[in-house]
Amino acid sequence: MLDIDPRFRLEVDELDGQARLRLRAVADCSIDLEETFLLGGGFAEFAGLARAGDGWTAEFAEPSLRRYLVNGWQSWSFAGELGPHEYVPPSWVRRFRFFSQGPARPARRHGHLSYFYLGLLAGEGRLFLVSRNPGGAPLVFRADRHGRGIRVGFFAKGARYAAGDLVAEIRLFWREGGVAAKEAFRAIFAEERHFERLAFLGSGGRLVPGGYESWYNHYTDISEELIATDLEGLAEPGNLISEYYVGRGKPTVFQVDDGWQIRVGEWSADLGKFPSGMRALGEGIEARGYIPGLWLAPILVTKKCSVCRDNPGWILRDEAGEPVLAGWNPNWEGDFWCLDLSLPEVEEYLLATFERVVEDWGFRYLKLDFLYAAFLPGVRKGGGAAFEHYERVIGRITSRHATRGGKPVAWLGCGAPLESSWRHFPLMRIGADTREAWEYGVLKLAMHEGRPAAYANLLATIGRSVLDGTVFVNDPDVVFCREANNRLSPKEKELVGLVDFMLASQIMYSDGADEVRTPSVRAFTAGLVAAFDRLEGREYHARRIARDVFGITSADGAVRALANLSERAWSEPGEAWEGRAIVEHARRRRGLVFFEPHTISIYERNP
Ligand code: 9PG
Repeated sequence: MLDIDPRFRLEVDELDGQARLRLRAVADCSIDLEETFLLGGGFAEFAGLARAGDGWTAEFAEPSLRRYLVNGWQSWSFAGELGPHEYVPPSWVRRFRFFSQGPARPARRHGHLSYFYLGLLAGEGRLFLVSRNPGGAPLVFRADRHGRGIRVGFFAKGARYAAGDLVAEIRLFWREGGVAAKEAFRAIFAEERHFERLAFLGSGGRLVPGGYESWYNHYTDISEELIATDLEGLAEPGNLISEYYVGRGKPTVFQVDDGWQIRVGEWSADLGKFPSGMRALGEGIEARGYIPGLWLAPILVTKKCSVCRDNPGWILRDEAGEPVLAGWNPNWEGDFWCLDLSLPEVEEYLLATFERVVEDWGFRYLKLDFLYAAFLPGVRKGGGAAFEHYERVIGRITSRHATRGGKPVAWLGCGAPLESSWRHFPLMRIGADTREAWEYGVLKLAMHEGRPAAYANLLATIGRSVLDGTVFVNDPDVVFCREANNRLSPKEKELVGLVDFMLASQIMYSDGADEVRTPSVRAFTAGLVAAFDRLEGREYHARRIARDVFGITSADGAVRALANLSERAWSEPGEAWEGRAIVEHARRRRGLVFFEPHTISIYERNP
C-alpha cells in the first residue's frame, strides 16, 4: 500500500506498457507549504507497479548494487548517476545555491533527491518515475538510501485545487538497458509534438541546431564592431560553423549574448556599445543569412535598472516587504532580484518587451536565461502559485512561433526549471556553462555544482542524455576550437565536442573569426568535423563505468566510446575495445587498454 496524503486520491492504470499514477484532489483544498507531501512507498511497491522483474527487485534490494539517476532542478544543476553513498551537497556559499538548488529542502545525508524524474538502477535494469503533468505543479522524488523507499512531493504553495482536479501524473516503468529506457521517455512525451516548431533550425534527418553565440570569448565585453567582425568571419571557410553548417546549406544561428543591453532588467541597446541600435543589428544578421538570436534574462532586475526605479512594486518581495534575492553576479553589480509574475502589469511589460525584440528588432532565436527565479519563494501580490504564473506568462511569451512576417521563431531555455519548461522550451540548455577551462578552482572549492567549467558541463551532458530527443533538443553549450584565450588542451576540446555530438543536439560556437587562420586550429576543426561525419546517423547512450568514467554506445552497438573525465588513466580489457579507431588516446599493454585522462576514444566495429 502506498502512503498517500489524505487530501488526494490515487488512480492507477496502464498506458503503453507503463503504469500511470494520477493523483486528484478529494475535495477543494489550498496548498500552503513550499513542499507538500504527495505519496510514498517502499521500493518494492513501486517496482511491483512498474512490473519490474523479481530479479531486479532482489538486485536492487542489495544496497551496494543500487544506483540512482538524479536530475537537478534547473539547467545548471547537477544531473547524473550516483552510487548509494555519493552525495552532491549544496554549496556552502549561499549565493551560489541560487544557480542550482530548487525549492525542495536539501536532501539529508542519507537521501537522494531528484526533480522531474528519478531512475533506480541495478545491473541493466532501470526503474523510472517520471512526472508528466504539463502545466502542473513540479515534483520532487526523494529516495531513502537506507532502503525505506521513495517519497514524492510537489511545489504548489498558493495553489487551490477543486475536488477532482489533477494534482500530479506520474509514469512508472521498468526497462532493461539504457536504450529501452530512453524509448520509454520518448513514448511519454511524443504526443506533445513540441519539437515540430523547431524544424526550421535543422535540415535533413536529426535536428542539430547550431551556430555562433558571443558569450564564450568576449563575455559582456561586446560591441557593434566586435560582433560585426565575428559575423563577417563566420562564413570564412575552415571554422566549425562554416564547415558544418553554412557550407552545407544548413540553417545557422547567430546569437548575441549578455552585454548588449543597458543593464539586466533594462532591455534596450547600450548605445555606447551598439550605436546603430538593435534593429540594425538584427537586420545585419538576417541579411547575411543567419537566424538572428538574442539573450535576455527577462524576469531579473538589477538595482539600477529602469524597472526598479519606475516600478518598484513589480519586484518580488518577501513577507517583510524586502526584495527577494535572486542571485549574485559580479558582471551585474552584485546582487539581483526578480519580477513578480503574478502582476498583470509585469505580464504585459514582458509581452511588450518581446513584441519589440521579435517584431521591431527582428530577433527570432531567443535565449531566455535565469528562469529559475520565477520559482523563488516570496509573496506573490496576485496570489496563486509560482508554477501557475510561470506556466501562464512563459507560455504566452513562447507561444509566438512566428513573426508577423511569417518567419519562424525559436525559444531556448537556460537556467530554467526543467519540468515546468519542456513544453515551452523544447530547446533547452541542460548543463552548466562550458567555459574555456577544465575546472574553475575557487568555485569548485565553494562546491558550486553549476560552476562554469568543462568538467561540470560534461557531467550534465552525459547525465541528461536520456532527455535528448525525447523531452528536449538538448543544448550542451559551446564547443571550442580556438587556441587563443583557451586553457583547454586539444584533447579536452575534442572530448567536449564529441560528447556533445553523440549525447546532445545543439552545436554552438563562440570562437573569433581569425582563429582558423592558425593552421593547428584549422586542422583540429577539420578533424572534429570528420569525426562528426563518421558518428552521424546513430543514436548514442551513456553508462557510468566508474566515477568520472563513462561508456558511450550506439543503439545498434556498432560504435563504442570511452570518455575518461577522471585525473588518471583508466584501464579496460583490450578485447572489449577492438575495431577501427575514430579517435584514440590510449595505450595497449599486456592485454589491457589504458585510456588517458581527460580524453575520449571511439571505436567502430569492423563491418
Ligand atoms: C550570460 C551568461 C551566458 C551563459 C548562461 C549564463 O552559476 N554561475 O555562477 C553562473 C554564471 C553564469 C552563467 C550561469 C551560471 O551564465 O548560462 O550561457 O548566457 O549567463 O550572463
